[in-house]
Amino acid sequence: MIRSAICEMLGIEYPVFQGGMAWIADGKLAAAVSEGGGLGIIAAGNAPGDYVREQIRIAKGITKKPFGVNIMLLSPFADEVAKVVIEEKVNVVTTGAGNPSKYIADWLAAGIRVIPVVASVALAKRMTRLGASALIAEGGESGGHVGELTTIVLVPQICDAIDLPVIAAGGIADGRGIAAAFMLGACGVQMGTRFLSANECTIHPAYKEKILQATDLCTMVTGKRLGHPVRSLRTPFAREYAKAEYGGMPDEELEQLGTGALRRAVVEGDAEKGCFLSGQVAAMVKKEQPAAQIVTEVVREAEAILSGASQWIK
Ligand code: TUI
Repeated sequence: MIRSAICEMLGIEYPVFQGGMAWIADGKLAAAVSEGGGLGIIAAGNAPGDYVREQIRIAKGITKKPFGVNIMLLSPFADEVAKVVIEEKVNVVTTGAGNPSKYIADWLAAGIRVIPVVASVALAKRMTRLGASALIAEGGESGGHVGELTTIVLVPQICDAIDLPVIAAGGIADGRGIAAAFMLGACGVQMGTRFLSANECTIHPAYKEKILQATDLCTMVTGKRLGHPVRSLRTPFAREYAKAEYGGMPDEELEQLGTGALRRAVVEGDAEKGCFLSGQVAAMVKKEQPAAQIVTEVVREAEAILSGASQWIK
């Protein structure tokens, strides 16, 4: 059984987090993952505080198990959502796409476990000094906002630099990824793209189908020029954005081009104008299944690999 320090700390059965995917990870998906023994995480994304409160209450209505909220720090509502998680007494807060330093003391005072996503050793050290409970080290294989380093180089460097439980993210979609993450020094994983295929994930059916049909080279990164690189499926929108980005379109127009694109993918399944966030593992997502089954399936796979790892030693 792959239990680790993070299971004891958070009161969860398996060391598997569901990534807080903006516009996608709602209260129902998070509750289903938590009911399955992992840690479900509601994404605040760019949504206002009231939406996040509503999703927290939906999750509380489905599960008594711990779940988290991810705060996307580029959001205009980040300050508001930072207060909502305190009022609603959520168990765990994760953060993404920035530096959450200014919020951490208030969250800790409210008894919330703070687990920032980091993409560099410098931020990992800073978060450790400010009292983070654990860290999510996310490599650039992930979907959405991405850092520079890959998971295989980032995770061991973070593990060497700090003395907190490390959760590996980016490029992990099955038990092989979990086993590899443990070998790198992590004591848990976060998966996003794999949960796009969960029955409880309410993205547009066309989005799900695109993930199920994806092949190895089907994602690309856009948005570097404006300082916020994002990995998504290589669709007409992504190609057009890349062309504009490297073709000299002014910053304001470029920003305008990206506005609403994630909503068009998630809600409308718009194959032309939607931005379908996805990690590089999309091609490894093979079927639709309940979220709880995803959790137990990947855990069983990892256990089989880790218990047989001695086959490599003669
Ligand atoms: O945040 C994510 N993934 C996301 S956020 C998102 S929504 C979005 N909307 C508009 C523009 C950009 C994104 C979709 N997917 N993952 C966590 C993550 N955080 N990955 C990398 C980082 C990160 C990168 C640099 C965290 C901190 C950082 O540096 C901050 C600093 O100040 O040092």
